[in-house]
Amino acid sequence: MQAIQKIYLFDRKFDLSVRVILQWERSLIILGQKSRKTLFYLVRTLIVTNPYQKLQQRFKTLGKELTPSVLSDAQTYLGEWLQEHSQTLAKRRQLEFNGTLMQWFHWYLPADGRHWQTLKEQARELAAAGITALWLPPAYKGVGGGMDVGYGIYDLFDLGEFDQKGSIRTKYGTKDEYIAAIQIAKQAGLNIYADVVFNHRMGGDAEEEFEAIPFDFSDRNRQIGDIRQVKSWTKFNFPGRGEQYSSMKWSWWHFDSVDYNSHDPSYKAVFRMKDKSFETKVDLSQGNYDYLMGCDLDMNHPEVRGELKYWGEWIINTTGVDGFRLDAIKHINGDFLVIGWITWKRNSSATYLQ
Ligand SMILES: [Ca+2]
Ligand SMILES: [Ca+2]
Repeated sequence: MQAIQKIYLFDRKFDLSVRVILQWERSLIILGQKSRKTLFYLVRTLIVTNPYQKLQQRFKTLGKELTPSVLSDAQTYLGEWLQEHSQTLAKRRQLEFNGTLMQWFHWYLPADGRHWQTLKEQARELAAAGITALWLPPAYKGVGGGMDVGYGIYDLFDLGEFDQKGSIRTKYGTKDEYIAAIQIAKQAGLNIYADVVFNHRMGGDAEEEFEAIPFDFSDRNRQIGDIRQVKSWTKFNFPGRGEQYSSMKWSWWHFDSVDYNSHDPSYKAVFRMKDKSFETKVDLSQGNYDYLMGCDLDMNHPEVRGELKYWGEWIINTTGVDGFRLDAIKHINGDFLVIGWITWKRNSSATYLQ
């Protein structure tokens, strides 16, 4: 258990910023602002018991002007107070501090490969403005290569490192830039959340044939035709990456449904692989919302579960992210995420997940 990591006081151009950084278990909590008044407000948000009032009393003895000497005294007071009450603070829940998470991207960002670079440049400014955590976009290669927002996921292990889908970099930059940006952002005191797209895959490298049953797009419980031979882009060989980081190649049996049949492209249906079922514990829109798009992962397949678990460790160890934002969870078996993946991560990972 660690209570205090650092107290920062620094002068940025025309404003002075005070930032108090506590280490809460393994997560950073950042309180920051520009004025003494705001500093007092932030400290008051911590106040629920007498120890805080003692600190407040000491602040009241400071002058009205935000001078370097006042900041220096504030730093001293905070430092002493935090040391004195570190045990009490460490018992408090992080959520009581009401951090601010920023979605640090949007769909229509220019596909210029500069987003990670921009993060490096702006991380300190974001932290100084009071942002405590960033949700970053999916950082791996999508079917659209350097143009893909990231949700058309092709290869979880290609963070902008391999020549796949017409580009080495992703929409946001290269793997090296991504990792460097995360390091800089964490040094600035920001928590980093990676976007995790597990529900589907797109842009398969080859077509495969398999037997499947068509279901109504708007009612996934309604079979609309007989079992048939379906041909679809379900083979993922990752030729640009080879077997680096993972040797798993994906085939039709790692998925449970697709929406495209090359033998009859105009026939619209959700094709569920023979002998498979749609997953339970998903959103019940359309009768069963397991299928969303592309090749829908079969979370009951042991190789799929094993690979996603392995990737979770790999991405933490590779990038140092603090936690995850999980995409499309209403299309994924809740037991896989809550009982499976998240629990694995909590029990085995060196990083605390939110
Ligand atoms: Ca699904
Ligand atoms: Ca599925």
